[in-house]
Amino acid sequence: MPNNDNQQDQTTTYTAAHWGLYEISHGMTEAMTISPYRHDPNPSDIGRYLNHPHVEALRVQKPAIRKGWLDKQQGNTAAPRGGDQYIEVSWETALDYAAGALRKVKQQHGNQAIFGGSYGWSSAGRFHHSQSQVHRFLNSFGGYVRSKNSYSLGAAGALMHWLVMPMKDLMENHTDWQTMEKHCELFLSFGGSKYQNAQVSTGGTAEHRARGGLNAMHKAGVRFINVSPVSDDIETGGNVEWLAIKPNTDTALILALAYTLQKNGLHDHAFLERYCVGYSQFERYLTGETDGQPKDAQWAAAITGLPSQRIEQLAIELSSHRTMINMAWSLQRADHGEQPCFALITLAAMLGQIGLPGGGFAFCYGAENLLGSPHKHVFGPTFSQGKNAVEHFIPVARIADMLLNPGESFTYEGQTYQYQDIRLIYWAGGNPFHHHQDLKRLSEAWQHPETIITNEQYWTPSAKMADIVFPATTTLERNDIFYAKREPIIAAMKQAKLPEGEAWDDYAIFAALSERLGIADHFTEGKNADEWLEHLYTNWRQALKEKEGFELPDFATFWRENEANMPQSNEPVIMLEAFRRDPEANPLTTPSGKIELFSQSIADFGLDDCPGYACWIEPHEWLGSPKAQQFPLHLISDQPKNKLHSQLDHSPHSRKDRIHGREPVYINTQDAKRRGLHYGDLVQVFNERGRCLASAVPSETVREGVVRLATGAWYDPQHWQNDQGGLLEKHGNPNALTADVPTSSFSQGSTAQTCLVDIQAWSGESLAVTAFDLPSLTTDNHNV
Ligand SMILES: Nc1nc2c(c(=O)[nH]1)N[C@H]1C(S)=C(S)[C@@H](COP(=O)(O)OP(=O)(O)OC[C@H]3O[C@@H](n4cnc5c(=O)[nH]c(N)nc54)[C@H](O)[C@@H]3O)O[C@H]1N2
Ligand SMILES: Nc1nc2c(c(=O)[nH]1)N[C@H]1C(S)=C(S)[C@@H](COP(=O)(O)OP(=O)(O)OC[C@H]3O[C@@H](n4cnc5c(=O)[nH]c(N)nc54)[C@H](O)[C@@H]3O)O[C@H]1N2
Ligand SMILES: [Mo]
Repeated sequence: MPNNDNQQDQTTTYTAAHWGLYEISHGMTEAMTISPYRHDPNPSDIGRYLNHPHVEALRVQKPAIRKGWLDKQQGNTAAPRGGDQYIEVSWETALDYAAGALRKVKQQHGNQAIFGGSYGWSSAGRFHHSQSQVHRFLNSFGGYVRSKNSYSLGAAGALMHWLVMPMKDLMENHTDWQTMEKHCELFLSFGGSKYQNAQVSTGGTAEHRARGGLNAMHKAGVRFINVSPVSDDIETGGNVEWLAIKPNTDTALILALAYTLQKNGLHDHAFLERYCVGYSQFERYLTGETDGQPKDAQWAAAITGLPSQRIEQLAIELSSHRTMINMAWSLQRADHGEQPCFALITLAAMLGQIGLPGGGFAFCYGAENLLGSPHKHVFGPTFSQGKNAVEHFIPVARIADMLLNPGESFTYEGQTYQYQDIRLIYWAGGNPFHHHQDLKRLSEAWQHPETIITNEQYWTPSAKMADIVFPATTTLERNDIFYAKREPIIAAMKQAKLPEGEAWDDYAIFAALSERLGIADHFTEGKNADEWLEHLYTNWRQALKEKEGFELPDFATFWRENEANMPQSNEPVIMLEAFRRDPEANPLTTPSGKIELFSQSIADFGLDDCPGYACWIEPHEWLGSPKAQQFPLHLISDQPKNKLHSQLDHSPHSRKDRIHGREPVYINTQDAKRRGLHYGDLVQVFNERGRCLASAVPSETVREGVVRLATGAWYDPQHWQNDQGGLLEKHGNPNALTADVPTSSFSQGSTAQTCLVDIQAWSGESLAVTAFDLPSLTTDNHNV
C-alpha cells in the first residue's frame, strides 16, 4: 500500500503528466531527477524528459508580441501571421495590449466575436488546467463561443448516447482486465489495442495496466484476432491473427458478420427482444429488403479486401465463444465515422453477450489507460468554469469552417446553428497547428481574426501563429493535485523548480488580465493559486464524505504525506452488467431506455449521411474510390509512440525515432519496391492538398496500399503562407495532407483517418528542418 511504503526517501515529491505519475528527487537548486512512480508496473518514459535541456531550450521566455500585429495597431501595413518576428515586452505591456484587444472586440462586436474553445490536452493537475482557466476567465468577461466534443471522439461522442450511453460513461465502465483474463475466450479487435496509446490517461495514471492486461489474457489462453490495415497495433506476447483490411471499410465487414449470423439463425433473439429496439428495421437493410443488396460475405469481400470464406467462418467463431469485440477510436475519426460505431453495437447485440463478463463490446481497450481499470470510480475535485452567457458553439473540428464562413449555418445532432464572426481567439493548452486537418486551409482561416492570444510553454507552431504570446509555467513549476478517474491514489504535485524565464501560471495570467478588465473578484474570488488548491480539496473531501461515505485526510495531512489512498472496491467491473440483470430497474439513458439498433430520433433528423441504423456509406477518399487512381495509397495518421500528440516532440525521446530528423513513413515493401524506395530515403508524401517530407521505412507491418505516418511532428512549412507551388511541410506532419471535411452533418467530427496520398523519392532542393528553431525575437521595443 503506498501510504505504508518506507522506500520513498524524504526529499521525493511527485509530479503528474498525462503519461504517468513521476517521483522527483531534488532540491530547488540541485539537479533534479524524474523517475516513474515506484509502484507503476509498466511506466512510460515520456515524462522523464519533462525537464530536459533540449525541451527547455524552446521555452517561451518572455511575453512576446508579433511585429505585424503591432504594426497594424499603429495603422501601418503589416506582415500576416506565420513566420513573423516577435518583440519581447514586459508583462505590463503585454497584459495591457491583450486587455485592450479583449475590451475593444467586446465593445465593438460583443462576446460572440470571441472564440475560446481552446481545445487541447494541456497538462495534468486539477487546478492548473488551461482549458478550465481560460473558460472561467472568458465566462467572467461575459462569455465566448465554445467548442463541443473532441477530435478524439467526434462521431462517437455525438452518437453513442443515442444508441447506448454517453461516451464518458462508456469509457469509465469498461470491463476490467482481470475479468477479461478470467472470462474472455476470443478477443476480436478492429484497429488493435495499443498499449503504447495506453501510456496516456487524462490527468495521469499511477498504474499502467494495458500491457499487463493483454499479456495476462494471452497467458490465460484468449485467442486474438486483429482486423487492421497494420499488423503491429496489438502485442500480447503471443500469436495474433491479422486480417489486413482496407482502411475505412470495417462497417462492410461487420455488416457481413451480422448477415452471416442472421442467415444461420445464430443471432440471439431473446437478447434483441428484451434489451434492444429496432432490430427488425436494421434486418431489412441487412438482408437487402430495403436496397436490393444483401450484405453478405461476397459483397463485403469486394469492399474490404478480405476473403469471403474467412468472413463467414469468423461469424461462426464469434457466436461460439465468449467474445469481446473491441474497436479503436481511429475508425470513427473518418468519413461517416458513426457507422462503425453503430455496426459495433449492432453486432455485439446480435451475439447477445453484452453485460456478461468478458463478452460484449469495448471502445477501446488501449486507447487510454483508464479503460479496463479495476479501481472504484469516484468523482474528483473540480474548478468551476462559471456560466457562459454566449450560447453559440461549434463542433470542435469545424474551426476553419467557422473562421472562413461567418454567418453560414451548420447542423449538429439534428439541429441547425450559425457560425459567428470571430474577431478574437484566445487559446491556452492546445496546439491547433498540430491537431487540425488540412493545415494550409487553417493557416488561411487564421488570418481572419483581428487578434489571436495564446498562453504557451514552448514556441510551438501555434505560438508562432499568435499575436500575443504569454509564457506559461509547466507542471514542474507549480503546485497542483493529481487525481484521475479510477486510480488507486491521489498525490500532491509539488513545485520542483523555479519558473523558466519570466513564465507565469495560466491562473496568474488570467488573474492579471481580470484585474485590468475589472472582473478580478469574479475570476479569483480573492484567492491565490495555493488557496484554491486547499479550497478545491477541502470541498471535495466534504462531498466525498457526504456522497460516498469516504474520508480523505485533511489538506495539511495530504500535502505533508504527498499522497492518499482512494476508496477500493472488491467488485469486478462488468460493463452493462446491471442493465442485463434488470433492464427495467436499470434502464439506459437512450430515448427508449434500451440499446437502439434503429434510432427513430436520428432517422427523424432526415440526414442522408447518417440514417437511423448501421449502414455502409462509401467514404469520399478510400482505396475503392476513383481518386485512388491518382493517389493510390491510404494514409493512416495514428498516435505517436513516444509523446502525446505534439507535446515534447522536441525531447530526445521523441526525436530518437526520427530518421534524418524526419518522421518515418511506413510503406508496404511491395509499394516501396514499385517506387524504388529504400529504408531511410527522403520522400515526399503528397496529394492535392499539400506535401510533406518524411523518411521511408519499407515494412511488412502495413498492408499493401497503406502508409502510416504518426501525428505530432511540429508543423514546419517551407513558407507559412502564399505557397505558390502548394504547401510543402518539411518535418512529416500528416495534417499537411488530411482533409478538413466533417464525419457527417450529424456529428461534424474530424476525419483525420480518411485520406489518399502518393509517395515518391524527394528530388528537390535540400531543406533543413526548422520546426525547433525559435522565431526571430527582438527586445528592441521602440515601437511598442
Ligand atoms: N492527422 C491526425 N490529426 C490528429 C489526430 C490524428 O489521429 N490524426 N488526433 C487528434 C486528436 S484525437 C487529438 S486529442 C488532438 C490533440 O491535439 P492537442 O491537444 O492540441 O495536442 P497537444 O500536442 O497535446 O497540445 C497541447 C498544447 O498545450 C501546451 N500546454 C501544455 N500544458 C500547458 C499549460 O499548463 N499551459 C498552457 N498554456 N499550455 C500548455 C503544450 O505545450 C501543447 O502545445 O490532435 C488531433 N489531430
Ligand atoms: N503514446 C500516445 N498515446 C496516445 C496518444 C498519443 O498522442 N500518444 N493520443 C491519445 C488520444 S488523444 C487519443 S484520442 C487516443 C486515440 O486512440 P485511437 O484512435 O484508438 O488510436 P490510433 O493510434 O489513432 O489508431 C489505432 C489503430 O487503428 C488502426 N486503424 C486506422 N484506421 C483503421 C481502419 O480504417 N480500420 C481498422 N480496422 N483499423 C484502423 C491504426 O492502424 C492504428 O494502429 O490515443 C491516446 N493515446
Ligand atoms: Mo484525442
